Formats: sequence, structure tokens, C-alpha cells
Amino acid sequence: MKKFLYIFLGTFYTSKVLADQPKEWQLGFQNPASDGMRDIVNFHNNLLLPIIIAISVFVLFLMIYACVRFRASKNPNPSTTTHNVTVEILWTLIPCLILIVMAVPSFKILYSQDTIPKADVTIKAVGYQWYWGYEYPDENIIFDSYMIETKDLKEGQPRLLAVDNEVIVPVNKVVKVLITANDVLHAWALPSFGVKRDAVPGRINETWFKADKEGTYYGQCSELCGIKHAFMPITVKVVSNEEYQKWLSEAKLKFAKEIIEEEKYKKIASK
Ligand SMILES: [Cu+2]
Repeated sequence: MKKFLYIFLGTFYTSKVLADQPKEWQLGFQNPASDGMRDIVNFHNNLLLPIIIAISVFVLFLMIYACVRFRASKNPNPSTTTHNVTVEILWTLIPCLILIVMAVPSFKILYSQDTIPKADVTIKAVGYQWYWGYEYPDENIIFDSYMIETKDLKEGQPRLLAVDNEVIVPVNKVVKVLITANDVLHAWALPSFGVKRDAVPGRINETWFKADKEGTYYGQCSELCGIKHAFMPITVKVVSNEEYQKWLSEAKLKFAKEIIEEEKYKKIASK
């Protein structure tokens, strides 16, 4: 009973009760952390859901009405009418109009996701069987991100979602994500940012987000990619700009992709 009460309350207090990762007995979306996701949630809650409910209630009413009104005992000689032009025009036109009403805002959101503003940070996510590899192409940083096994989890780390090396991005900055794969199809998806793109070998897909709340956000590979598909989560940590700069300077040493030119020359000179 308690659980149902939580669900009931949860539907009214989603933004307060739910955080940035899936919760037990969760209904609806995760808490949005970007304008992109806020658009999606609004579109779903304020337009799609009312339309879906209205159609379901209307169809249910028609079915019950037909069952009662035209039952055999009340209506022993059924009508032989097969066509009614007015009704046929209506049941073609009205669904068309409903689709148009849904399509306009839907395309608006799709286009806003597709137009990438000038990026402050670019990251590249590469799907492997079965983990994610990340690169910061402008910062000479490269690292792999593996899921933490259940037995190695620390306090507060969610099972099947926490990783050893998190993606770190600054808050309120446009982050462009280049997405590709090395072996089979994967998909880089992060519900709180409203981001989901296929990772296709030999091809680079792009998406973007601007996280407006600091915190840790969890996503998962969202394209069935093999036996350990469920074990290649995505963790993005949104931090303040200062913290990001601090992390960058550490990561440049820890995860250096190649020796920077300058250092190369220094080595050559010292020989
Ligand atoms: Cu995958």
C-alpha cells in the first residue's frame, strides 16, 4: 500500500523526489538537467499524455456504448449498413489533424537537438564491446570507462551504473559529443540531458547538451550490442568551471593521449 502511495505522491512531486538516476518504483522521466530534456518532458506531459488519455477514454466509451446499445437481446435484427461517407471522412480527417498537432512541436524539438550551438567543450565517445572510451580531442585526453563490479561498489555508487573513469564536464557550457563505435552498434544515451545517439562503426554522429545543474548523471548503452550490453553504463559528472579546469590539468597528465609536441622537442634537444 505504501508503495502505491509513493507512486501517487511521486507523480505530483517528481522534480523533488526523483534525482538523476533511475529510482525504484519510478514513474515518468528522470529529472531533467538541460533545456533539451525539459522540452521533451513538457511535450510529453502537456501534449502527448492528454491526447493519449482522451483517445483511450473515447474509444473505451464507444466500445461500452456499442456493447450495451446493440446487444443481441435489445437489437435482434442487426442493421445491414456497410458504409457511411460522413463517418469515414471524419475518422480519416480527425486522426490526421491530431497527428499534425503532435508533429509541429515534435519537429521543433528535433531540430533544436540537431542544431549544435558553438561548442565550449567537445568530447568523443567510442563504444566498444563492452565499455565506453572517451577522448577530449582539444585537450589531448583519452581514457576508458569501465563499469564498477557490484562487489567493488563504494558508498553511494549505484549498481550497474557507476564507472571507474567518469566523463567530467563544466556546468552551463555547451558540450558537443561526437559518437562512434569500434566494433558493433552501440548508443550513447543520457536521459537527464535528453540525449540519445547511435554509435556506428566507421561513422561519427553528433549531439550536444548544456547541463544546468551540477551533479552526477547516469545513462546506459541503448542499442543491443552483445552479451554484456547491460554492463557498459555512462556516467557524466557536471562540475563547476573551476573544478573542471582543475580536473583538466590533472587529466592531461593522467590520461595524455600522446606526448605533446613541446615535450617531444625537449626530449630530442636533451639527446
Ligand atoms: Cu553497447
